[in-house]
Amino acid sequence: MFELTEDHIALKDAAAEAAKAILGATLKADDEAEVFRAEYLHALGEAGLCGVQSPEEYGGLGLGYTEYTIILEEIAKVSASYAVSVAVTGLPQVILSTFGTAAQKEAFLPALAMGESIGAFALSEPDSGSDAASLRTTAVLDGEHYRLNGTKFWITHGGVADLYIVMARTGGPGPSGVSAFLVPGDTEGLSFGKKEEKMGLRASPTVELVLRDALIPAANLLGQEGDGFKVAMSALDSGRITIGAISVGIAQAALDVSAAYATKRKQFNTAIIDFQGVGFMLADMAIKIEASRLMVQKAAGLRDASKPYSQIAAMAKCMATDTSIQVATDAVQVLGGYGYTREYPVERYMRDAKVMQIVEGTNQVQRLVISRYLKRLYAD
Ligand code: COS
Repeated sequence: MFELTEDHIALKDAAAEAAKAILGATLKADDEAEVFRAEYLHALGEAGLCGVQSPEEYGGLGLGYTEYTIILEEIAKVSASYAVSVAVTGLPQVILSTFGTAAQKEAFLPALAMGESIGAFALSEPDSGSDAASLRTTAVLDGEHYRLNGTKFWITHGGVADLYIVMARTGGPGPSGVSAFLVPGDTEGLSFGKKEEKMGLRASPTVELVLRDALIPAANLLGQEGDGFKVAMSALDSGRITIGAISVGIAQAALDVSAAYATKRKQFNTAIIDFQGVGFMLADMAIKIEASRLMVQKAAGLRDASKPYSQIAAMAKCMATDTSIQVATDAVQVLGGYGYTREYPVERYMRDAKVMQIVEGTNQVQRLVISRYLKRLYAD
């Protein structure tokens, strides 16, 4: 059974306090105006929250995914946009920690782990989403450099990141032709196209990244040529745990607001939580949140124990993100007319929760990963 230790509780409380202090004041206005503030991410880094999972010698806290998910849940309770920012700036860190050379780690990891620089992950393209192995961006070795050409879509932190992990094709078609590169944000030939106008996560910038003859040192290749698909997939396995944790945070925030409201709100001289239709709805929300949190913690625990965790990460991602949208939708229902307005945050939770079923692999892709695993497990 998973139980929070005293250290976990201290970390959870510190993350909750920092998130409220740093993000609280402009939350509503920034959601409305679609404003991202890099200084907020830097401040979260100063509070130790951007590199929880990175090694201490590279500026992180040297903790595991168990602790990482605890802090992400707390940040997401305040702002899903910035929880996603922390998770996305964490992706290059986990990639560098796993696949980077000592020189690559030295060059890029400490600034990311301390929140001084911002990271991004560029896999998707206009015609390559779920079918990630069909990506068309190319990288051609040219002397001491690789020359990158192509367009990446839906890039969180596009235009504000200091480092992009870019997946590009160095070989033939399919997954084995893909390589992963460290592309600094100030690389010549890098430009940014349209910024997406989104339903939710409106304080998180989602931008098109264009590479036109972008030259990067050959030393910025991660692993060997052809390793890129595995680099991306293993990063996404970890990323799915973080999206699960963020989704639990959104759902918990939605339950906190709606259960408190239902306890105070009276109709027919009765607190509406005492009407079974509402009380049982809240009970179901609480059940699903507990189950989701346990699954996310199990995936994090297996990862921390260096055991296989791809399948449970996919399951936890599905469970937690499906829970998140359902709980947030029910929270709007409990608040009724108030819930549908911007006076209360539950409509934002609902808008933010929706995308969690899509990012880091749609829930249909997660079910594909799980069903392929079942097929292998039950094959004779
Ligand atoms: N970790 C490490 N390696 C992995 C892996 C993982 N989780 N998943 C697959 N691989 C490896 C496989 O072992 C295989 O290697 P070999 O050829 O050496 O055996 C290779 O990668 C290709 O795997 P597979 O055949 O499963 O690739 P598919 O093209 O069928 O794609 C899916 C598999 C659909 C699961 C993958 O494309 C995917 O996750 N798509 C969603 C992408 C995504 O999440 N995008 C979000 C972007 S960030 S918001």
